[in-house]
Amino acid sequence: MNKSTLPSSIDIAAPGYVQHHGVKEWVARIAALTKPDRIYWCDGSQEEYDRLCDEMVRAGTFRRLNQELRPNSYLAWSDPTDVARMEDRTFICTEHQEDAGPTNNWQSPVEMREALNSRFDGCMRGRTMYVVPFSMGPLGSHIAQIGVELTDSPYVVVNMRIMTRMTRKVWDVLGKTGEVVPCVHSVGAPLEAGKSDVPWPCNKEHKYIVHFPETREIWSYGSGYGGNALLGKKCLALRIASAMGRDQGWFAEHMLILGVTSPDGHKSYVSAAFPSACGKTNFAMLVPPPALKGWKVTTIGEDIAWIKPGKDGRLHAINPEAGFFGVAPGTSAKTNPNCMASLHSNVIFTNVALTPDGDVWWEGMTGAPPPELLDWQGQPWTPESGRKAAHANSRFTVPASQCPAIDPEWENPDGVPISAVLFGGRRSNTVPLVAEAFSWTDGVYMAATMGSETTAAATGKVGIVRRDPFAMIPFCGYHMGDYFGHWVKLGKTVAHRPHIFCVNWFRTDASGKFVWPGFGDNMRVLKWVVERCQGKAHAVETAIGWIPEYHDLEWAGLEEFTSEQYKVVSSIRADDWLLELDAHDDLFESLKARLPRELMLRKELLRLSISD
Ligand code: TSX
Ligand code: MN
Repeated sequence: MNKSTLPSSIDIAAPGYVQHHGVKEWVARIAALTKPDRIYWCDGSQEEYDRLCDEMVRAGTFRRLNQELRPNSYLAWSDPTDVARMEDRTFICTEHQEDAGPTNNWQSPVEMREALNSRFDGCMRGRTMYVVPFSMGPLGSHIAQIGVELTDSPYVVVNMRIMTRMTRKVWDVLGKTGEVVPCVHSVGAPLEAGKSDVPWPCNKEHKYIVHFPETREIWSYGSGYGGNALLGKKCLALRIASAMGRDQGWFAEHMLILGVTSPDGHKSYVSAAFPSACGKTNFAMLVPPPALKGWKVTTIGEDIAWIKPGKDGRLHAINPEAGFFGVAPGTSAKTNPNCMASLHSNVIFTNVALTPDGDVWWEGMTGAPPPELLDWQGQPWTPESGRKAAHANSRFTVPASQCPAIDPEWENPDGVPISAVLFGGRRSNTVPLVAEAFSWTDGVYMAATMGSETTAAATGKVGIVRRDPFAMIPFCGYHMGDYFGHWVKLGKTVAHRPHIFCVNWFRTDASGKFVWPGFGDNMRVLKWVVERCQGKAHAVETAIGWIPEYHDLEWAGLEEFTSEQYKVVSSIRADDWLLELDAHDDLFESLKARLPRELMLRKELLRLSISD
């Protein structure tokens, strides 16, 4: 069958307000390939959202939650085999394999296009192909990018409406020839004539999440879950955008952005990168301890930052997203009150447990679990069941605007000026509570070598350090060595560079207990960080950077935290660091073909100063 045959029976006619010939031609081409029963052009309206949710309730994909307890909110339970991002099915297809680097799965674009063409041929039979126009970043912002996702999943459509600016106004910004990232998504489960659907269609045999950074395209097949399917997020805003940023002189980063207001009203913005399981969303919405009177934290974003040099010589950041797609387990009124308050209504929950009164529950949400639940697979559950009620990777999708701590500038199209960049990991030893880099290049070194200890939840193995430079290993669309080089080089062109810090909330004592109280008390570190940027805070020089002495941090309200305990979280031990540098050697060896010389030299200097 000739794949270029135009569809004969379906109406591809775009609404009159769609003027972009390239997009119209592409929609016709993808429809001819995937052969949906119908095409629906989304306008992003509330009516459309409500209608699609109603349809999914009728289809069994969604369950409407108790309207009193959780107004306008839904629960979806996925296929048990489709619960997370699939890193081994994620591909970066560049012309030359070296350009994808050793940390990405590479396949040749020619071969991959062949594979995709055969997978996508007829894959939308019996389904609707939705055309989803979206902006990553405030509409019309010079830092924003536009995408169009074609998908056969209404679950994807409604999640995209929360996570992106999905509106028909996107077509006005695009005009006839605007730049757009085309994204094609299918659950890979065609409905043959007369066959009934399942609540969560997906393809159990074949999954592909494919990026063509050179032509800026995304193709995703077989999964309906999260970053595999909501293509604006990890695929566009990180993997494709990182390659755009390299070519155009900006940064697409796996970072939260927060605002810090001091008692005298001074406002600073900080961005921070952490690997998974470090509490990034909690940090983005931090509630300072009451004893730090007048200090306030506001949220711009909790996952992704796009950062561009501004005319004022500073780096300006936007949150390209419009919602939070957060991990539910562990989120509680204690760990993240702002997040819990965001979840009062208009939420899509995925793979959490259902209470008898039609509300949601997950591990860590409350002190004691409810006596009975339906678990994330719909099975009766009691605390004695001996299994998790919510999936460990269960999620909420919620508009960022519902966060009580949302920053008034969060939709500023020019972004916010960044004063400090933090890099963190989960380390039981070696890395101190906080250290300020000596220079930009030194900060890039800190970020390039960051690692995090695995948790039982993620891997079953505890305490093994995984290197995750810039928390970007799963999300960089090109060679990590080139990525480090881009950071070194672009920094040199910025007149007023942010200060760079590394942080670690997870040092343990001899008995394995966390020593630092973390959570709201991280405000004490944040205060020192923003005051360092203003030249107002004291620090001492160590081999690895500037660190605060005990008396340099504010202890009001935490007087019981002794200088002895502070030593445990801030000590820098030569024996630990010599082993640490051996691990850096291994990392750099794997990237040596494209590693900036500056980082190699920095490592040798570090070895000398630690051995001193
Ligand atoms: O999110 C966390 N943050 C950042 C908060 C702003 N978590 C949770 C990580 C898993 C996602 C933390 N866990 C933090 C932290 O700063 N610190 C810790 C370790 C810790 C855990 C429990 C206690 C103290 C520290 N205390 C009690 O349980 C009483
Ligand atoms: Mn993330």
